[in-house]
Amino acid sequence: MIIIKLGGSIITDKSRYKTFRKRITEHIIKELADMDETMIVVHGGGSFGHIMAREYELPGGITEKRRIGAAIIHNDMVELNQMVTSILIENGISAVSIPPSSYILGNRRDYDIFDAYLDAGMTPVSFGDVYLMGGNEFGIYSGDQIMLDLSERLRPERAIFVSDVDGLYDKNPKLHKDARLLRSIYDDATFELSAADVTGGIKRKIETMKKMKEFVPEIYMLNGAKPERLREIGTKDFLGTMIS
Ligand code: ATP
Ligand code: IP8
Repeated sequence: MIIIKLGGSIITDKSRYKTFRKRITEHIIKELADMDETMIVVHGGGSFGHIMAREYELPGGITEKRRIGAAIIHNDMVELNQMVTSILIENGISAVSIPPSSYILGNRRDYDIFDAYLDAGMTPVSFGDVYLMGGNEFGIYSGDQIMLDLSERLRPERAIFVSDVDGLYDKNPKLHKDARLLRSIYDDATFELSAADVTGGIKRKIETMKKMKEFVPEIYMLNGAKPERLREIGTKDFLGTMIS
């Protein structure tokens, strides 16, 4: 079984509110359909999540402003999820949407629903979203955290993070022309990191990937703008980062 995150950086234009990149998403999903593997799909928020989260100051304690923000963000995320799920179904994948609100409430988490749908031969699709934390707070459950939590529970053979850059670099490749792609990273790799999303951006992503190593033998990050790289995982032609 593989678990794959379609990053908000590739399936949306993160700088423009609610801009879905339909063509790119279709290309990636076509590759996934060809892989013919049991899988769980997770996707991030991109401009359907992070822009309004910043605007409405989420996560944080419940206030009138944050209530409205939480309502907008959840609604926007459901809209993005429906577009992603529809493309999965159009490509012959029996995808079923499983929003975080169906398995996380405060400190209570119950991931049985994923086992049930996998047992039924379906492909669960979950996504980063706002949720009600204990202590009168709204939290944001990120797609990366979902990847980690599901990996701990379901122990997939492979985890793949699809983003809009070739993999992990020693510094942000969008800001530094001389950034070097790291083909594989180990515990002692150091990074120059910048611009965080409400869920921590690339810094948190690296920490999450390192934690995932305990549960998943193979973890990859690759560029979804070159979806054929999904096919090249495990071959000498693969371009991306392997976390080992
Ligand atoms: P989302 O959280 O919306 O789902 P995502 O999971 O696709 O997004 P981001 O958190 O946006 O991923 O992280 C990818 C971005 O991180 C890239 O677009 C890149 O510009 C930026 N970045 C910053 N530093 C680095 C680095 N050292 N290596 C790779 N990418 C980096
Ligand atoms: O984009 C958070 O998930 P991520 C989504 O995977 C929201 O970090 C709602 C901001």
